[in-house]
Amino acid sequence: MLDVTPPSSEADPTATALCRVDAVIRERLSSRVALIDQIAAYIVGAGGKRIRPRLVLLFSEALGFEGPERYELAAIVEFIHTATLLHDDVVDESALRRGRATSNAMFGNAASVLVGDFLYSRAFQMMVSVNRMRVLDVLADATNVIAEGEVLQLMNMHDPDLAVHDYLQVIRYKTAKLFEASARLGAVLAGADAALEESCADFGRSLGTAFQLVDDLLDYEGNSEELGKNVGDDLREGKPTLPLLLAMERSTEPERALIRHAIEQGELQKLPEILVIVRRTGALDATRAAARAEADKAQMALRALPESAAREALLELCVRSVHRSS
Ligand code: GRG
Repeated sequence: MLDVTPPSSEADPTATALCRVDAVIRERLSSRVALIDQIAAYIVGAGGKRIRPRLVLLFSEALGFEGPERYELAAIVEFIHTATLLHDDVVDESALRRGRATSNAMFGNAASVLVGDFLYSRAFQMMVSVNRMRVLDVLADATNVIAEGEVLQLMNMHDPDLAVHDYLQVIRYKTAKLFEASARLGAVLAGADAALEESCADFGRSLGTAFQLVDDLLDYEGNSEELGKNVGDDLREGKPTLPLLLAMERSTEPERALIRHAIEQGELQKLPEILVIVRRTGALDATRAAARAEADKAQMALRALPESAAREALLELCVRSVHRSS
């Protein structure tokens, strides 16, 4: 059912642990309801990069925790992530995800939202079984903030005057918060003191911010086949992301008017002209530079950790997140 090829263990010290996580995922996906089984297997079986589970595993390993709860928590954050993808693809009316037709395109909006609810509530059942109040605290807070981020984003749609500060708040809430929680949970499992736990959380927040900045960049310069989702979706929805906000700051009056109109109307017809403008103004390079600066902050936060293969893998994750094409 699951088709996830683990990376070679030489490059990634979590490869074996990730196989254990996939076993937990397979086991905990099951439901008495056939349609849930079918849709959950469809989206989870499509793979995904497993970045959030990796953060739980790498931070717990870097801080010396080896108990089986790390597999459970890694599966929990992947379930929450998958629930948000199912809901997000309905909200965004997206058609392609992880190289396949989205679940909403295959099974319809209602089924997609409801199976997202199943995964989300299954994640909470699993959290209770871990039996640590702090874990519940971290994940209850994270999921609440993610939902706030998504609503904030909805309020910002079609607004070409959105301030960069407000755009950054959305990406910290909707994306970086789960990265932050995943890293923090590794520290919680390991019983790290408050200062060390905060450094791990700082890492997750910065890496998550870098990751979303690159996500927004790839929506303009990426390749649908490599990305596994359609490029140009943000413009179609009228989403004012950093590449467009920066391009408007740096362009001529007619160019600015063109971008403003595309955001207000949410239309793709002008994508080729807009691509020329975002490239020429250096808005794409500046977005990548902003991602690099966040990834550098993440790397700095790792100084709090003792040297280990896990810490090296986290450093490497920062570099790859900025240069990724999928
Ligand atoms: C169910 C708690 C809950 C909230 C619903 C819809 C919603 C509120 C939140 C959506 C948040 C969201 C989808 C943010 C984008 C995050 C993002 C960059 C997703 C892509 O992550 P990857 O590239 O995906 O890690 P893969 O496919 O590799 O797993």
